[in-house]
Amino acid sequence: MKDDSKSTPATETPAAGRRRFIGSAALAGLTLGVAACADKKSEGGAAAPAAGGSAAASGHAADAIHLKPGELDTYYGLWSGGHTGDMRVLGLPSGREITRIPCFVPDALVGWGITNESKAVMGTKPDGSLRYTVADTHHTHASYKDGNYDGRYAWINDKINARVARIRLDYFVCDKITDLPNVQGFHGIFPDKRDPVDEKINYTTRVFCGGEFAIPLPNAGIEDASKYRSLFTCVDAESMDVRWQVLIDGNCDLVATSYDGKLAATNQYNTEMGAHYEDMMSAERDACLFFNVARIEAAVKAGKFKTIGDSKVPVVDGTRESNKDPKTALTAYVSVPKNPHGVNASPDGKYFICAGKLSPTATVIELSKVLDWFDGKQEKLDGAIVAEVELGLGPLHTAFDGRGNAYTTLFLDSQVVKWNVDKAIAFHKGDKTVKYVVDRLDLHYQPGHLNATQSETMAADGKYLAVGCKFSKDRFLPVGPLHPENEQFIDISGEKMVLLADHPVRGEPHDFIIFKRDLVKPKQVYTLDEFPNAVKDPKESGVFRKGNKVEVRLTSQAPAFSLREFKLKKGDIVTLTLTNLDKVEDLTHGFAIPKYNVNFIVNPQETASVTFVADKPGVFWCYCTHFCHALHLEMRTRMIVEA
Ligand code: K7E
Ligand code: CUA
Ligand code: CA
Repeated sequence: MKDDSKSTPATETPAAGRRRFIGSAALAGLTLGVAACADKKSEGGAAAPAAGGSAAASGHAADAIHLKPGELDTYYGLWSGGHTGDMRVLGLPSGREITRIPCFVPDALVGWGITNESKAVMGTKPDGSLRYTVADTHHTHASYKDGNYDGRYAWINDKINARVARIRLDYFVCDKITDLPNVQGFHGIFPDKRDPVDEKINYTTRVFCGGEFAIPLPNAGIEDASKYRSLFTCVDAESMDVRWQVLIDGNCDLVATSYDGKLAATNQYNTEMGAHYEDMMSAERDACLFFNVARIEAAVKAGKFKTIGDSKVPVVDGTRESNKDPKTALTAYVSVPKNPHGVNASPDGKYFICAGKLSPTATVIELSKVLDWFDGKQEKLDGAIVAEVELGLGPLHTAFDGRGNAYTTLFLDSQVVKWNVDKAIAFHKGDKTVKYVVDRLDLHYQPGHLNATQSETMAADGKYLAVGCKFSKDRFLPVGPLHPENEQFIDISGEKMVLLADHPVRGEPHDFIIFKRDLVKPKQVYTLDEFPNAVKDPKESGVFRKGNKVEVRLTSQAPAFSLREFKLKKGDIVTLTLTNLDKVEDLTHGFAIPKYNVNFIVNPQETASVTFVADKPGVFWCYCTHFCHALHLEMRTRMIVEA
């Protein structure tokens, strides 16, 4: 049932009396909307009792998401895992979680952080232990070709330790992690969609990474925060090496890239360069900061850069002060209100949209006009703003349906608002009779990111919209103090949005992309040659000793390991290498060593190794931990450590 007391005419913002930018005083109410959920009396639609346009109103649409046993989803969704440091893979429209791909944080299922191979990706200290075991992933995006995903790679950020991980989308595994030098709080990430200069390169070759926290550069403990700066980083998509960085003012949130490869942008919420929140929200406007990719790379090539500290990465100057002349500017700070959140590229390639967060508006920036400014053809940078329209309270992120409509989450209003971009531009130009808001839908509750199927590609198909609601409140069985988040799934194929489903998700994923299933071609069985250390034949198995350095090499083939036992001496430094010779997909084996903190899996034709010191004498039954065969329980080998 729709709560009519809250519904608003389509052209009006739901906050008729509250159209001022949010000031410090109102900020207290911002958290109140969250805290007051228990008594369901919070303002701004934070605790709407039921969905507007609920699934019950449209049984037909809701049916689409209930797949029968054996039916496959039509879309993949790649979700950032949040604190679990992984990427989650969902099938849509069902919303079923299919797998999690560990990246930054150890994972007990596969032995991520246990095997030498995964540790080499994650990075270790000199003593062999992992450098980091915490992470905070926010954003995930995939590689492009011709304006659509090409199924090669996805990338995901770790905000805490400023690392970017790459996932191979053939095997759905993380294969590289790169540290961003001199960056704290690496937040937004987006691959480019083609090269700005070379026409033949119509696919992703760069990954842009926004640095959020400004710090002393080099980080030498200076107290005057106005001297801090942050860096915008370009990573090579193939080698994963850091190519260059840009010194900038402000704090980066999200990153977007243009379809022609010429521009990248990040929304800046702290152009005040404040150290405290009241400083960060003192100005009425901040910026959407544009990067002229070709110019930056020309400047690097011409040697117009410095380096910071121990890093060899070239750093060019993109600060406001040094980029006032459009003829030479590497960057352009387009003024947008206030502490903007999110910047998203429309699928027609024309616009970037920044949501206002502390302003109830979205700002539409026309990219050709930004390029004109760089070319000296557009006198005022502000002229690139073709619309700045009110949507509601706390606008954060925007998705697209490929039919000219944008969908923006309203964090404070707990709504998604559907609005027409061309009509918003007409309204902004002066025709105040134009109704640019098409529909509003109550959400549950406080939405952050949203994305539509194929939204961030030129193939946006406008079928479904997923919204990551930060709070689920009353939508699921209570489970103690921490509630799950609520991923809501919405049919956007018609004029009106129809809520289809609530899915509880363990905290706290942020962003995600959704694309057609035929865009990736997963491989189900490895080839032995992918692993230089493979034990290719059971006959190569054995214990190979050089002093106290011992190699144990063995294979698995259901229901047996190639060694029935292996003997070690106390104090041996052991590297155990296991190749799974089974060739059938999903015929995975595990390998656990009791009391030695070892457990990992090997997929068909995969090789993995572990290194440990045989410091406990005795008999240890190493057993298969992954159910593989009727004789799975019997699948063991005996490790004998002599005193
Ligand atoms: Cu994706 Cu700024 Cu981490 Cu929004 S962010 S919710
Ligand atoms: Cu092999 Cu269980
Ligand atoms: Ca600000």
